[in-house]
Amino acid sequence: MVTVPDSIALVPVPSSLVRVDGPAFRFGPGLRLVTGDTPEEISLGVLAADLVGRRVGHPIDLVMGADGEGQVIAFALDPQAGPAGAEAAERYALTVTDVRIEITAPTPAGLLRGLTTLRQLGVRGADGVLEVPAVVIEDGPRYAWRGLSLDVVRHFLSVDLVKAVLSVMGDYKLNVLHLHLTDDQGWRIALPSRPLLTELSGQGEVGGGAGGFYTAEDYATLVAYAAARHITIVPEIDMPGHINAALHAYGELTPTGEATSAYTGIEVGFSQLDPDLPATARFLTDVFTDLAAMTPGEYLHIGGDEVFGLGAPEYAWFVRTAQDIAHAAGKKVVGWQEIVGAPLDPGAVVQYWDTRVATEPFVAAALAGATLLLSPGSKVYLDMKYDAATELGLEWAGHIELRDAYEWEPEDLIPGLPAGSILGVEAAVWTETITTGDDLFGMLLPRLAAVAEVAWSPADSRDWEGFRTRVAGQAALWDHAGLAWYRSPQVDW
Ligand code: TNX
Repeated sequence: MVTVPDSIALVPVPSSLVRVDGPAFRFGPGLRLVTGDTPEEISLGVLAADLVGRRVGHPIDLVMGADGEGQVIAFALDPQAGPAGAEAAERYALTVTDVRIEITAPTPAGLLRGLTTLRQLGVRGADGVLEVPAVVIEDGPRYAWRGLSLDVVRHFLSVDLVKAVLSVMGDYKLNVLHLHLTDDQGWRIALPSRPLLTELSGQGEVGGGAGGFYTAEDYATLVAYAAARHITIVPEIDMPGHINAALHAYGELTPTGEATSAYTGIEVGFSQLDPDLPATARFLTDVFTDLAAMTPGEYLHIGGDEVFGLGAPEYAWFVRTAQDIAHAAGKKVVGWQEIVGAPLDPGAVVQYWDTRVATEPFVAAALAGATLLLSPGSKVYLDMKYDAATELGLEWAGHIELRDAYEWEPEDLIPGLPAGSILGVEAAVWTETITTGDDLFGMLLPRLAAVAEVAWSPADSRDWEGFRTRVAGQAALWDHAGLAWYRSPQVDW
């Protein structure tokens, strides 16, 4: 158990934090930033100098190589750094004395996670000078996949808004942004082989608003903005259901050959592809191949949820075909939990969301080589209302107050899973009722910080009382960034 003094309000709480007797590091005028001279260390150093400089209010010198005299923040790659056992790619160690802050990590991603911790550690002293208390932190993630699924279809979210989401994700050490890019109401990603998808279905959204879509350049911008934060984008094309936007653009995908009407409601489960039409397989090949070519990350999400109009063999054909196309394009697949009923290749990721179903099939899939991504609707669906008085949001999975999003144990959700089969935890926010950035952040914050801690911190470091104290310290940062957030009555803000 890590007992964190009140003044150290880290979220997520680190694996190990020792408060050292000794004066704080006070950011002085001669402070220099020192990195190793590999390209990764230099680019991290540039980012760190910028971030630290903004916070202290004057530019910081970046030096490569030797430390020299005076106050230093040093970043270095070191294969041994960080706690043993933690997910290796993102662990780090952070040591603070009055003259030196040192961050070491085995990878550039780990250095960035350490820098993120350093930013949360800084507090203004009585004289207004930024200070960091003397500490030794060893930290690393519990799970390799710590995600957020974002529905940019029901209401379209601009590139700038998605960037703001990525920034907040980085602040809480989340590392996967899953973009739900297609659904009944719209098609939000331009694909070169199928231009009508966005020409005819890019506009429009729930309630009849304008909608919109990402061009290939927009998408590349988001991928790069995410990559700078060591966040991977996992794009989803939802099929064979939730597909009306495609049927509206390409009539050849319907049995009559007639395009369907645009849809602006919020019902689910009424549209599906037809496995008997020759156009269907061509369509799947085109869209997943294009998407793979635009996506540097190793995963494509193939959807698979809420298909009410197909038999099991037809549904299985879609899952089989989408896996084959993704593999041919060099990608692994993720699908919503319903894919568990279809034959899966080893390495497929099953995203668990509806906690009302029997859990045995997930155990069977894991025994056969699948891994589980946990998005239990009743805990991490951040489009659920906080309570009956919440203006926005849905209620089908219940109300989710901050404590509900925090106080659950991933390993207890699905009894009997083989060890190591949980790949990670992913929050989700669906946008049927969410239109603006304020709407969105008002639902995400503070609950996203809670889910991030569930996904990052070791089970024995977490406790609600500690979290409710530490999360209160985040509100000033959200205010400073101009972000809306929900004043949960469970926290003394
Ligand atoms: C279920 S979760 C859906 C979405 C809705 C969401 C609303 C899932 C895989 N499908 O289509 O937007 O509920 O909470």
